[in-house]
Amino acid sequence: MNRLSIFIAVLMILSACTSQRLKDDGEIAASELKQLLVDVSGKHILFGHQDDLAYGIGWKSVEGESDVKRVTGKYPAVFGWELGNIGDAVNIDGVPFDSIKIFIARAHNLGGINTISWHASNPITNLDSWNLTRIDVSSLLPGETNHKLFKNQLDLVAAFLADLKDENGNPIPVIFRPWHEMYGSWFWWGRSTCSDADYKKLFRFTVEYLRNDKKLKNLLIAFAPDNGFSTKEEYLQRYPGDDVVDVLGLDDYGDFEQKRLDNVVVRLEIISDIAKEKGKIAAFTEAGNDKLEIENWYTTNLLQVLKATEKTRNIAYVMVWRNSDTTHFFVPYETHPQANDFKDFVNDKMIFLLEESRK
Ligand code: BMA
Repeated sequence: MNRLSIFIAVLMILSACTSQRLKDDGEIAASELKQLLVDVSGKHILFGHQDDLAYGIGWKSVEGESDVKRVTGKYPAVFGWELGNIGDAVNIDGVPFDSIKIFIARAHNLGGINTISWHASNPITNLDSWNLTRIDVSSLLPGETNHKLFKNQLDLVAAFLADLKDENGNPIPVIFRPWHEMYGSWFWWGRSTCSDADYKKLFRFTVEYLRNDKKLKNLLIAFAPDNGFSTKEEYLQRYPGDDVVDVLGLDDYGDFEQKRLDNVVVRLEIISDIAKEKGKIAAFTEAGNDKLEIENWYTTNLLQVLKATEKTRNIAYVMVWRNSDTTHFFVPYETHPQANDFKDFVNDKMIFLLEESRK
């Protein structure tokens, strides 16, 4: 090697080191999480549960507890959390925000994946997400009359997300899932009260504000429609753009209730196709059957749709909703008649709980 080539080699090594250092720790954490989801896609499907460590049937805030673990002996691989009522001490479902931060760190330390939803209050009435009174989404956008009201909420969300650190003080990567179920009309950002154009602006502003102004680089962003679409075009009607979305989701309860498993399959195939085209992750961001009224729902319904085709098998994870009490739950408790069915579901080789996904 002559002197010139040694000089060039040293320069190349130095510039590689510098560009590595320029990468934010949060960005590295988020890209590692994305890679993990890419790697799992097509091979296994991670199972998740909302509020799993916070409470379950007959218990609340007991360290180490989990309804998934009570029945299967293992924690879920994905842990869902909720930011509704941010600014208060406890969230919309009675979980203290300070505790959620601790649960997220615990789930992360265990090797789990955290995802965060946000049932944002109506910024104009200060009532909940389902309150459609006087809502005017265009007035929340930058430069408009109610922008400040909305930004105050977003600042609280940003402060919460900025606090998510592991034991070494490094940012914990999370999948943030704002403005979900936008094709229904039950939330103020839904079809009846928000135009497609305003929805996209609201979504883009949210992500750009968190990533650019608040410098939160540890976020993967999920776009999660309800089942109000039947084609690729309809799915993408409110899609805010490739630069602000990482995970293409689906929230679907209605098709199971109506016994239309074929429709769940079609919708999962649509998100799987779009994810493949765009290089994104496909996920079943919310699924479930409230109170498990459908017999052996986990093996006869959920497993069937997940395994239906090569495309549905590309889903990276499926998350079921929370176990509030015996009138509102999605994971069977130990004495529930479907506990064994749930065990059969998680024992399927395709389904991964925390223990398997960590490996
Ligand atoms: C809904 C229900 C509500 C809850 C809300 C936000 O689906 O579970 O009880 O408050 O989600 O988590």
